[in-house]
Amino acid sequence: MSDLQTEYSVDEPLNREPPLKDLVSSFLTTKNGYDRNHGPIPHLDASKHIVQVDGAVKRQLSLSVDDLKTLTQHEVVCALQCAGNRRHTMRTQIKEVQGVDWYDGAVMNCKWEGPLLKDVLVHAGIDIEESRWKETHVAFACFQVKVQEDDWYGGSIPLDRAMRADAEVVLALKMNAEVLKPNHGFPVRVVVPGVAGARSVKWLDRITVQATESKNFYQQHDYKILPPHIDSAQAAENMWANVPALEEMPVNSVIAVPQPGSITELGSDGCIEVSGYALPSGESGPVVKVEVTADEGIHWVEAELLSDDEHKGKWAWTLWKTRISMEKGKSQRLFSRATDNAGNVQESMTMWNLRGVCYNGYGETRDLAIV
Ligand SMILES: Nc1nc2c(c(=O)[nH]1)N[C@H]1C(S)=C(S)[C@@H](COP(=O)(O)O)O[C@H]1N2
Ligand SMILES: [Mo]
Repeated sequence: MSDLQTEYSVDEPLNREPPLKDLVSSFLTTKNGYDRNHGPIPHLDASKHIVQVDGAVKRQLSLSVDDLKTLTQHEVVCALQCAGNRRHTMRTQIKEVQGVDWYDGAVMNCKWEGPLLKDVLVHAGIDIEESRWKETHVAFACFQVKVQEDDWYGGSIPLDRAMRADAEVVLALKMNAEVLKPNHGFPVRVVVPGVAGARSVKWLDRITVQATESKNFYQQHDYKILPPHIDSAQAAENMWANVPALEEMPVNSVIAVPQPGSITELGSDGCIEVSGYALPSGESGPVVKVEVTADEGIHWVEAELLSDDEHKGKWAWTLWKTRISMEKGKSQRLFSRATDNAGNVQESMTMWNLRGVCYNGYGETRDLAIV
């Protein structure tokens, strides 16, 4: 048994994020991707694994990993982000929230490869009129391990998204040109570009076309933006059913360097270097502008967007850097804001919500000493 198999349990799943400086050191996240698990990590035998396709389809399918390999393979570069990314900022800058204390590193930008979900569903034959695809769902399930709040893990997306070629939902067999690692879903996981990571179900067992959303706890009672007056788990109980499940993630940016509390030497040009990443809202990528301010938003400096011609695209993140003029002194702070291709601009603060999901206030770094 490997370490990953013995170390992690339902009670203590593997949840970790890399140091931000490492995260932004390469355009594709080939090392140090974050891990988010609601239970232990199963170690599966690819030669025995089957993905069942059922529900409102003309032909039920039982697909082996080899079957998935024989379909046309599609490559998509996209950022996969936990909806709880940046929760730490919401809980420290606004009010305490419930959930894993993620800083700014619960995201990774990877190249994913495998058959399009659409092709698999076409193969099975959708047994529902196209006019109803927007209100029909495709549910993904993993029954391999129990998770903290349920006996299995699952999530769903609208059938309409699943069937759109340009939504590029893939059943990924590879990540950055290598076979998936067990912690990232080996032998097959869903990847839904632009959508909260919770729907990108790992160790995929079943795909079901159905009239309702997934009944799984994580679709129904988590990963939703509760209204701000809901401030306890008890109050949330009556509200979950009235709030839509999270789907697309909002425009965002984060400052990776300098880190809060650090000491930075002023350059001979009177500036320091600032860098980070930025994410578009849902399908509205790529990010077209990132600005940084050292004076609480009076002046904004436009950052240089670092492109990777081979791998950029509307779902990918954007790495950025700039030099900004500062004075020597303690207790200074910097903010960043991103604009995406559809003109969505990051706001200074996000409305508080109990689970601290979708925080996209200005990227920030505080307590800087400039010497
Ligand atoms: N089967 C299964 N799939 C899952 C999860 C899980 O706990 N079990 N976690 C989800 C969540 S909340 C996120 S953010 C991503 C994290 O993917 P990663 O661990 O590869 O980074 O996987 C999603 N898919
Ligand atoms: Mo997540």
